[in-house]
Amino acid sequence: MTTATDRSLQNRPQGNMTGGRALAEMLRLSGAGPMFGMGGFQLLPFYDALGQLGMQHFLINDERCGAFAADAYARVTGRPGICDGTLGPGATNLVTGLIESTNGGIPVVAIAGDTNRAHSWKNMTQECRQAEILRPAVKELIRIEQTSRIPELTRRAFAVATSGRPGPVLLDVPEDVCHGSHDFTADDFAIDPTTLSAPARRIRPDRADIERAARLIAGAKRPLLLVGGGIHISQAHAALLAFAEAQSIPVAHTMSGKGGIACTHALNLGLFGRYSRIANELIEASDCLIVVGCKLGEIATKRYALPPLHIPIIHLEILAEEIGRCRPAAVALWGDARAGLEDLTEALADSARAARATRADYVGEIPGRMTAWEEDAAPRLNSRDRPIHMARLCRELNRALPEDAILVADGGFAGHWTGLLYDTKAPGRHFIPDRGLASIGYGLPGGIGAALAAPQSPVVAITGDGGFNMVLGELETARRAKLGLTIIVINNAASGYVKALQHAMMGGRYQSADLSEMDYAAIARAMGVTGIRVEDPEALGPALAAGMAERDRPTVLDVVVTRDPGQMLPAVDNRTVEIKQGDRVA
Ligand SMILES: Cc1ncc(C[n+]2csc(CCOP(=O)(O)OP(=O)(O)O)c2C)c(N)n1
Ligand SMILES: [Mg+2]
Repeated sequence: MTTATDRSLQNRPQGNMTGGRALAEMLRLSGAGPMFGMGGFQLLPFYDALGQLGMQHFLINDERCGAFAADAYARVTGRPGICDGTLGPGATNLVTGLIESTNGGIPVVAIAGDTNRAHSWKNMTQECRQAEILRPAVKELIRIEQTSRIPELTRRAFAVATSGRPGPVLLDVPEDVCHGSHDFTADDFAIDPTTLSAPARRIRPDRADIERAARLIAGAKRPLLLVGGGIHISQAHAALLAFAEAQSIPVAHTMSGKGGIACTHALNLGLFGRYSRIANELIEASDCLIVVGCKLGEIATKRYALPPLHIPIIHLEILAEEIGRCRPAAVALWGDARAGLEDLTEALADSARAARATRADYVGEIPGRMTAWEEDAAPRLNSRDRPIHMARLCRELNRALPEDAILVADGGFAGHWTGLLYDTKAPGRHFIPDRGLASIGYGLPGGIGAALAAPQSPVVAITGDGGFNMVLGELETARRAKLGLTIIVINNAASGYVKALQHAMMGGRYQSADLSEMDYAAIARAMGVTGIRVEDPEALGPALAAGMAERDRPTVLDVVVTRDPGQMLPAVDNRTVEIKQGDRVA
């Protein structure tokens, strides 16, 4: 197999070529995977070069979806996802997808064509102030002003995307820079192989801070790990498991942090925050919280009602300014999640055996608490209701999806229900919700990106009907790409989360919350892919198996779920309840 280092030294082009060709050559040398975009005049030389170099590029039907697909591809591979858009509307359509990656810390290199500088500011067609619009959407916007600087600034884009807290970088390429030519030398096409995947480099927390944290943990009887998406970005799974097992410390996770350790592991407490099985109650009873790669934002903290202020927090985080933003930290560990967890394990190694003995009763509580929760949830998990209960759908996913499967979850109920009830069977990014910006519409294009990133694994995307309607055109993309992707449409004929909130807060006065009754399986068949309508919960298992068995064309499972807005929420949403000092909600 050719490594990135080999590629960076071999096959370097030279001579006179267009800016577009130079850009494509740099992406080739960087080992870029499939790209997603929609062309226009400005980037034509780039598209032409991609074809000549035999690189994989997929025409997408909406640039936002290209950015979503690139984001999911990056989450699965750790390598920057690549997407592009043309001048004006192509560029502005990227905004939502790129903010998802900025907030989620996901490496992406996005390319936007811009006006020819000989004519800009003269009402060129599609001209708009796209750099100003896109700048706050990305980690860095790099405007390329000279054809000769394309290799250097593409190199910079990869370095910024994969360093520190990863994120998206937008290369803004004026038409004349892309169409113009330059006589390049082979040396111009240098690559830094360490910047081609995230994290490019690791920084360790200060030694004295590690020792302070270790002392706090050593003295704790009921310590708890709270992990967010940073655990995946840092690829800290093995380090987390080693630390948790050595010290007998249970692990709770946000939606993005699911899979930090396998959900089926005995130390996993499941989701914490807005919705929780047993994690929230254990957080309240804890005496030391170790927060890793998690911003402690609104949903993780139940709108800042958790964790109780008297419990000391050790906060390990790559972005220094996130520490203490929502909750003060007793010890701030500024650094990479994996490196920090390794250092904590080492600092506490001598007392590990004694710590495990002291905490035996504490971790011994977990199975009993989990069983009590399961008994309480059993009527919903095993429900034979028609329309189908969301909990039953989640249980069927747990039964059907193998260890290596990837479940991509959309922004509405799809993410919240599976965040609470879906169990990953192996550590790693096997559950991909778009919690950076929580836009609806991520499910299908995210599924496309994940399926291309993991062609051997079953990939299932779960989305609301509203989210699916938003991006229906990408079913054509998935068909053209011959992806064996299974798409579950949660058909509740509603903008469900909104309707459920109106039920809880507006006395059942529904405004702009209903969708038409649709047959998404029939729509899928009309678009040339497999469509299966599922109304009976017993048919869910066979339908999922049929979808996952299709290896080269997508399957849409149109799952008819409850239409009762009083039954839609996974539990009480604490925003709908007035919280007073000392109250306990949900
Ligand atoms: C782009 C966007 N617009 C609005 C919202 C607010 N929102 C959150 S959930 C939801 C309902 C979405 O309906 P659907 O996709 O059918 O999912 P359901 O809640 O019914 O399962 C909406 C509108 C959002 N998250 N993203
Ligand atoms: Mg819906």
